[in-house]
Amino acid sequence: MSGLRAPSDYSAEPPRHPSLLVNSQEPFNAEPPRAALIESYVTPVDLFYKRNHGPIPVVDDIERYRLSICGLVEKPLEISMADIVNLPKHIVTATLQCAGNRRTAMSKVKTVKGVGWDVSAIGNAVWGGAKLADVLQLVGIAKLASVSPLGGKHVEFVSVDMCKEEKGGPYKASIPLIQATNSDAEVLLAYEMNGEPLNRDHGYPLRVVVPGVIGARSVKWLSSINIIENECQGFFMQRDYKMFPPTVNWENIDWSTRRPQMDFPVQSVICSLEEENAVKPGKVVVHGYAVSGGGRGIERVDVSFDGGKTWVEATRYQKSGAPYVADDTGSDKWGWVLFKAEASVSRSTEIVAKAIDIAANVQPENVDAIWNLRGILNTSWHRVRIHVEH
Ligand code: MTE
Ligand code: MO
Repeated sequence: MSGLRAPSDYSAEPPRHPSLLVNSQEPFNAEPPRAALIESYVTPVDLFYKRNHGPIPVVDDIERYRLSICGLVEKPLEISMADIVNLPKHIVTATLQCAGNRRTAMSKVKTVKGVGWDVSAIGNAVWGGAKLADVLQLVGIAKLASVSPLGGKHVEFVSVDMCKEEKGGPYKASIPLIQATNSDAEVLLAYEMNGEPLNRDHGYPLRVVVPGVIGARSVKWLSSINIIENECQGFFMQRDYKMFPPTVNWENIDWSTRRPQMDFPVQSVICSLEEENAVKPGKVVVHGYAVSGGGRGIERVDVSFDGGKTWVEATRYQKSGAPYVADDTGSDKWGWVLFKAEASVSRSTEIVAKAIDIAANVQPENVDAIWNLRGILNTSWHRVRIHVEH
């Protein structure tokens, strides 16, 4: 009775921007051309990647929408959109990145299972909504609680969309209660994206945004929140989005040996060039994005114009070209930074980018070392080739 309806087919899909590169039509999975990502610090909604596992849900009457909060709580509650909008509104600039970003490049090492993505299964948006920590207080769960009064330790987010992986059931995921009740983790129940009401593709009327964590945990079309003792047992937590070593294959995989992936690692990508480029000798300018998970800002981005032998430090910028300032107000905490570097090139070569976060984590040099059968978290040095034509 959430007021959200899940179509069983794809006849009620929303309109989409024609320049999106479609990786799968049904369910709809698409990303913008990489050059579009560096046009602005905040990614426009219509160009923001769309990652779905089933048909897009429908809201027939927003007045009838209810979010239920239940499970290990003393007083389960149903709240309306008006109730949520009445809570203090919080704005968070956060980058959402699919764990499958750059999967296509990983599959070139050895086949992986999953939707192919180039480098744009990522976007930076300004999310507006209520803090999950405030919402949980409504059911008697205190700020910074790691256990609810009835013994809950995880917060499960349940949608309504019908996913074949869930055998027709809804998409779901969970995060630890301690993260959910921590105001500083800034987990949102978002109803706005870039100052507009969420659109259907991105979770209208309400979605979770878990900053610094792989996109898979930011459940769209939120229908209920369950306070549970153990983490969510859904497909996308237990049999997907886990990081395995390169030795694990589909014959010997034991899903129970690994934890669900949460924070994403440090990442950077050159967006102003394609994988292969013909250029004239002379100055080459590269632009791209860099981001890390878990609230770790970007310390440095290195760019090589000779295949990784020597490096120059890129300049970073945020917000309409303003210079990047690493400060303690958290301006770069959850959002990406854009970077720029230039050099003169006379020979065909590889241009490479690698980022370092504030914990000094650095991207791995080669994709082979992090190859995994699901093709997640390809954060290897990003390489593009330039062919100099004299
Ligand atoms: N929520 C629901 N209900 N259904 C989904 O298929 N996909 C997840 C997450 N939330 C998904 C979902 C994944 S894997 C990602 S990467 C993000 O949503 C993508 O969010 P976006 O489509 O707004 O970019
Ligand atoms: Mo994802």
